[in-house]
Amino acid sequence: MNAWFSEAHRLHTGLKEFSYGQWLDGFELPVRAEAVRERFLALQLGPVQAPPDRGLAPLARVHAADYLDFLQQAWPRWTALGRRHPALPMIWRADAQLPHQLPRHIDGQLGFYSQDAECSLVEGTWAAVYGSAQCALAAAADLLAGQRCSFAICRPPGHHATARAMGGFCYLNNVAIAAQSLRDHGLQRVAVVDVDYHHGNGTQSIFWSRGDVFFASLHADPHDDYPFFSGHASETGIGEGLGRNLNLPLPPGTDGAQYLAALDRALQAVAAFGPQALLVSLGVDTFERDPISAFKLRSDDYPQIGRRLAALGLPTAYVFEGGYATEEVGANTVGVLQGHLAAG
Ligand code: SP5
Ligand code: ZN
Repeated sequence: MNAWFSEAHRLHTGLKEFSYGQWLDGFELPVRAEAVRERFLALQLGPVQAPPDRGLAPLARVHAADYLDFLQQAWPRWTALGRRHPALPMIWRADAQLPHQLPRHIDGQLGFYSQDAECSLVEGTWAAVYGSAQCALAAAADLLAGQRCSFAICRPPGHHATARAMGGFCYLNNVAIAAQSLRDHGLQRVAVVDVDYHHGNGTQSIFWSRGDVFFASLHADPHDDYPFFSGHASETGIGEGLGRNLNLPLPPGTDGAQYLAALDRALQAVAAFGPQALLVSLGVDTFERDPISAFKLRSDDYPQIGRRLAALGLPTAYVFEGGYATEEVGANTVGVLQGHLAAG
């Protein structure tokens, strides 16, 4: 299978994370994508290539034009104030339901376009997130060209990003951009399965009222963990999207057996939807030694995930999301692909 990788991800670096009152070294590090790439190459699963540039138009099918402008201009506007450290929001709207005007000042705009304080912007952030989205588009294009399986080594990740807000280390929603691209190239029904430890709140919100993209997510119960304000089982979509959003929140300590049982439930619902292609938000922060997570999956559980996903028998694109145990992130992520290939 093809893997898609953009060197520009390395420019998104030098970040600290403000975590509940503490400045910590970042968890979402360049070494994550490098480790995944190295493992894919070491196992000779296929070529790793730079994605073609499909431009901004496919990104603008998912994200608001003003948000894309903001992402491109934030760093120059921030440095114009004499600041050289990474840009980070400080003020948010407490109630997003109210109508709010976009403020003029960059500090106000940072809050306007953010969900939380987990997305710093540096000089190379736009190039990195743009390249990451192009990787997802290249994997989608592989499916349109008749490939059965493809892998986008996206970094930064994407599934927390909404149409007009960054959050949780995510700026552009890579998997949503890929799903929309499949729709725009004629596929009628697309499924997204999100196996990252965290709820894919951005993907859920983008497809919330749509009947053409089914979203299923397995994740930490939002009572216990990020993103806290979405991911409950009661969230099933609205309008045409009603019944096309499936959340399976799981408790702290969830192990491989519990996880795979929940995955089987999700995949039954996906099969009943009858999609023409499958996109997988592939996070491996479910791992027992992940530094920010509380599930207990072991390395030999990951091929089982791939096996089950492959059993749907659909053209499948894997889109890399989270996974912060830098020693094992390569083996665990590529382990899912190995399981998929062994089944198919
Ligand atoms: C794509 C993805 O996996 N995003 C994850 C966002 C997680 N946000 C919560 C991070 C909280 C980090 N706190 C670290 C405390 C370590 N003891
Ligand atoms: Zn995650």
